[in-house]
Amino acid sequence: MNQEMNGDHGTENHHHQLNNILHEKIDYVFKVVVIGDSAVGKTQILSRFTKNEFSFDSKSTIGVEFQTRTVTIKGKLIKAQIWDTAGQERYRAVTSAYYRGALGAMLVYDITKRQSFDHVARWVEELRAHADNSIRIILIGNKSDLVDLRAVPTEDAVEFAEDQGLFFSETSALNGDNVETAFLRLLEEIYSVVSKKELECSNDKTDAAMLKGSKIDVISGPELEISEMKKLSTCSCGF
Ligand SMILES: Nc1nc2c(ncn2[C@@H]2O[C@H](COP(=O)(O)OP(=O)(O)OP(=O)(O)O)[C@@H](O)[C@H]2O)c(=O)[nH]1
Ligand SMILES: [Mg+2]
Repeated sequence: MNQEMNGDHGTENHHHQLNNILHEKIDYVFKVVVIGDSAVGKTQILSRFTKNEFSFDSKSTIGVEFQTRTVTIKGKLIKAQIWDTAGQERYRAVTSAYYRGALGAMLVYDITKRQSFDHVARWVEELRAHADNSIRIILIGNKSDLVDLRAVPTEDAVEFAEDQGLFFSETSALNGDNVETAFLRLLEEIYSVVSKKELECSNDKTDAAMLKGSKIDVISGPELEISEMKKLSTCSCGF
């Protein structure tokens, strides 16, 4: 899988080469799921983060889609693989498959729709039931641009988030406010969980041999990457 890195710089398309180099150097792939009621803006937050795009006539998501963006955190190249599904129950994909291997979750409500905030507790329950215990969760109050239509006071959300041990931010997919910061915050939190696990595992002599080779230097596809992360997150030291 490393044959493209053969130093033949003369003929290759420069852009293609850069992509290869970037890909080969990715240290981690973090799966993140986006959840919350229909129409709160999940798909638009995602497209703001991965493509810097926004659409007013966004269609309801059917089934599951994912998008990726690669960022640098603490000197590591991290590919965020962000999964998006329908908020509407009847369009939602099989829950357990959606949450499998997820290291982070973005739980979105709409600051102009009280009901979408009232449902947040149910979404947290679903996460606790289906996702890994060490999953990091950020609560997002979206559509902060609609100042005059606000129905959920920031303090209510802050209180709920503190109570449940979630991170919290208000965002606007429309004007981009806090979208990048919120994703980066979540990815940093995931990174700190993963690197702590690695450290604990490498300090534990019985696990040291098992973990040798699970550090990803060269990777070939999302499945492999995720299974490597899963191996890491299910190792027997802590968590
Ligand atoms: N004003 C404003 N509108 C937004 C914002 N984010 C999303 N919208 C609008 O809200 C509507 C729903 O957005 P989506 O991203 O499709 O919602 P969703 O949560 O993915 O909905 P489902 O796929 O049905 O679960 C669309 O009309 C968007 O244009 C925002 O930050 N501000
Ligand atoms: Mg959607």
